[in-house]
Amino acid sequence: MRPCMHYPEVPNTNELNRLLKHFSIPPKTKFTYGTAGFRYHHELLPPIIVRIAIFAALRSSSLDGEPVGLMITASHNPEQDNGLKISDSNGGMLPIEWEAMATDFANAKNLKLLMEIAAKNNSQPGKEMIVHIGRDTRSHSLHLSQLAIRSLKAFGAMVIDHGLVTTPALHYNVLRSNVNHMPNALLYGSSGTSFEKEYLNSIIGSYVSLLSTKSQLYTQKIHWNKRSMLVDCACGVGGLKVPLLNQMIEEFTENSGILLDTSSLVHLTPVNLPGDGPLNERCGAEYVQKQQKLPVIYTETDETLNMEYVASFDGDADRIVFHAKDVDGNLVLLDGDKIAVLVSSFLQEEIEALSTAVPFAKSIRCGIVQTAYANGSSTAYLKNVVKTDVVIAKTGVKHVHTAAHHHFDVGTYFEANGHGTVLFGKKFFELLAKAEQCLVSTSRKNRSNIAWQRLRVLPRLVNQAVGDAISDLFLVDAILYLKGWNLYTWGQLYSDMPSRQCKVKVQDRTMIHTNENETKATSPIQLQMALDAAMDAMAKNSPTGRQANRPRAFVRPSGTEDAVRIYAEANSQKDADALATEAAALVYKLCNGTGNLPSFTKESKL
Ligand code: G16
Repeated sequence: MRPCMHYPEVPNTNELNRLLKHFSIPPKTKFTYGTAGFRYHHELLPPIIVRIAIFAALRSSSLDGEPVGLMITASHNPEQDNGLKISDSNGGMLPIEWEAMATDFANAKNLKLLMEIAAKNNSQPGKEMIVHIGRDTRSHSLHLSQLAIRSLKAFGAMVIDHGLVTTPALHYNVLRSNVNHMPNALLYGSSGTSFEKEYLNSIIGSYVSLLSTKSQLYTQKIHWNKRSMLVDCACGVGGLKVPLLNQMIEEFTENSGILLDTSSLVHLTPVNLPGDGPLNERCGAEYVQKQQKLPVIYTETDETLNMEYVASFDGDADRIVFHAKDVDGNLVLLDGDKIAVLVSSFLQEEIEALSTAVPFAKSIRCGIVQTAYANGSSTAYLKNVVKTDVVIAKTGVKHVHTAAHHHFDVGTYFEANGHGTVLFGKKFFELLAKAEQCLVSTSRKNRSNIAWQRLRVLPRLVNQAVGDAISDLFLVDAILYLKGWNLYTWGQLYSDMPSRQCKVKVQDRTMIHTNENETKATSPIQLQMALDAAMDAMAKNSPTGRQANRPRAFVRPSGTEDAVRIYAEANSQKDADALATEAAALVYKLCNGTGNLPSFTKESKL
């Protein structure tokens, strides 16, 4: 877990020129910064790696030497793809204003052009340039990270190599080395271990503290037979970390002195570890959530696996969805929308409970950020039952994170695909300070005091830089435990509208443009007109006229795969399938489709 340091060397122009020449841009190729960095077939990656490594060093230089991060991963994509995610010095995503420069860099032929682009963007090499590097378990990631390190050293940057690490842990490492960006409440003395271990310990410590606040406040509706969770690690890097967690929980509980019934601690059974099966293939969060199917368990085991409480990660462990197998063998899916509902209801309840003793709590703006993929029933539930504000932002952590930060003091964001976290703003920390003054001498069993105990541990449990499957796993498990719920109780909060997602390949997906929150296509103009007509026709035949049940479909170009994504929801699975099939056919016809046309009905209308 300890990083390997590469100290800065004198910039070596000859080596840089050699690298740029050897890893030249293939003819007629234009690389673009997508939803979460660059993502292509791994054979196309080396030229991007060399150029974006230099770009990262310049970004660090522009921040007066604050360390930034480079993660070699293609996350949910298949094994043959790879990519680069960039962490800014605050542990968040690269600012959107820097994306155009990154794209220009990825396509620049030589050092002279790179330096011209840098100068045009008021950016220049500095004395201090520090880049943290991490990689996932893809077979080509090691080679690509070595290439990034070589390029950074040739450029005169210092490199801190974390080796195999999850994307959120890499972001945390970056944030942790820029303490000026950490909220005061999260600063604590170095534990003398690696930042990654310190990070996992801090999650586990907060989780155990949260569990210890269990009281009879909630009526225990369902008793767990066995608090045991199967964790499908998608055969990715999360599978190297989850097996360490049980022991860390045990050690923490033993050493912390926190009084807790140990049967309340969840036991994790990690499956689909690296090497057990193909990465992200018929397993992991992307497969389960998009295909709405149970994952294949590749791990050979003599144990009978408990399929009642399962979490699926993606390849770099920055998303999570939960699921169970019902008595008929069907999937019960608790996706990012369901997580948003669970977490935001919990936060509202606790803030409300605190407000009886600390009226300032009433002024805290709580809210949710979702994307166009959010199931209509979840949005309706959040607005009408949880009674919270909902903002719809563009797909991509960079958009939802920014929106949560901008709109709310306690902003929860979850994409339906399982990316998400809760951001606590300045005013929330003010609330904690006020609560401490009012409540420190009250009984620990007082409801407001319990709420304070719960709220104050959350910023260390929930990753403040970026969503993290491991941190979200413990957050959800703790809330379920405190409420005495299992996945079925949680799932019954509302019923999802039946939905269908698929993708279509077209000659050039950039011909499709959308409105600000991606709910409508703005070009080609005929596309939205045809989609509207399809939705109207289906709405006329819908059993109810209620707004929440209106059939809905939208299309958008993916920023991580060479495909156009299609989403449809309606009042029955048959209608959702028909609408998705029709939308796919329209994209195929109006946007020069190639390859197979997905169809979920017997007859496609193309
Ligand atoms: C990335 C982004 C997510 C986004 C997903 C799909 O996830 O971080 O915010 O939802 O891509 O994007 P698109 O629909 O544009 O392909 P990951 O987990 O693949 O890094």
